[in-house]
Amino acid sequence: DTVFGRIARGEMQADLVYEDDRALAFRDVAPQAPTHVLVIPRKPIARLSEAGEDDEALLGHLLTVAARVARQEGLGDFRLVVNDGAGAGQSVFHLHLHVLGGRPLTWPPG
Ligand code: DGP
Repeated sequence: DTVFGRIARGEMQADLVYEDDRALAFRDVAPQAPTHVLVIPRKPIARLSEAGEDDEALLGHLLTVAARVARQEGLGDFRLVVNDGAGAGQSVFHLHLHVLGGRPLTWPPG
């Protein structure tokens, strides 16, 4: 279990910006940009590399939700980040998409 699992089940508070039957989106507690929202599936998939073929529609839905949240937040340009594994910076093992925007974003990321 993770903090995101608890948020998804409504057991822990979060600043929600979107939710439906399969996904929810809420503001990151440690924002790295003026807009920093996390999009998660309700299904507790630990990390992207553990998603299966039967999760394809859900993964597509998460991308659609991310774009919707970006539009809702008034972002023209934005970045999506998925950290997969501790070595890539993942600290919460419940799949999440970071939606980042509201400032110029440089490339490559750190
Ligand atoms: P990652 O490093 O990719 O696993 O990102 C985890 C993000 O989750 C990190 O930016 C901080 C955020 N975070 C951790 N705990 C909480 C929490 O309890 N609530 C919210 N809203 N965000 C959290």
